[in-house]
Amino acid sequence: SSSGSAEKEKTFAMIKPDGLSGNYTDEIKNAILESGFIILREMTVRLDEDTAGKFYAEHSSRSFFPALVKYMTSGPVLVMVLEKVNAVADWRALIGPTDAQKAKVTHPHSIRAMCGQDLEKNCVHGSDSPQSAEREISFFFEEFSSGAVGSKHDELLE
Ligand code: RTP
Ligand code: MG
Repeated sequence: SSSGSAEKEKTFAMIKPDGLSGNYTDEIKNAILESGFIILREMTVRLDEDTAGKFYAEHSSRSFFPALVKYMTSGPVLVMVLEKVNAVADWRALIGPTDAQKAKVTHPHSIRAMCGQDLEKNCVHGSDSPQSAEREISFFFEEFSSGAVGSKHDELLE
């Protein structure tokens, strides 16, 4: 940028059904803001099986996929667009390892250590790369999708 400062980056975050039903939303948002992220967008949505499956399409051949879809459709989720310098890597670091049980030992200050239960029920999601962030943000937020009318977004959420 003209100021010479590092460029801001966007990432996609989600509070999963166990995070919402366990009333961890305020604590998670506080951690987000205290870590210097701006919450650019947020929306509560209820995923159906088709949408949850498409969101996690990369895992569709894995043995845990049916359980993952069941988990992700078990209640509403809160989806967010976060912004800061190095947002993708910093949000992944803040949430901690996939297995919340392990996170409690190795990353006790992580969000998954705070609100997750195990390898599946880990209360939050974070994009794993800038490319994933772009896909996941446009998956849920039409204003960030570059497509024309009838784009991926409309197909997935309507
Ligand atoms: P996420 O995509 O949700 O941010 O999680 P992640 O990158 O840390 O982990 P990933 O490998 O992408 O797995 C996606 C989600 O699937 C569930 N899972 N269950 N039972 C199992 O073996 C298993 N493994 C993964 C978790 O909910 C995980 O976050
Ligand atoms: Mg992942």
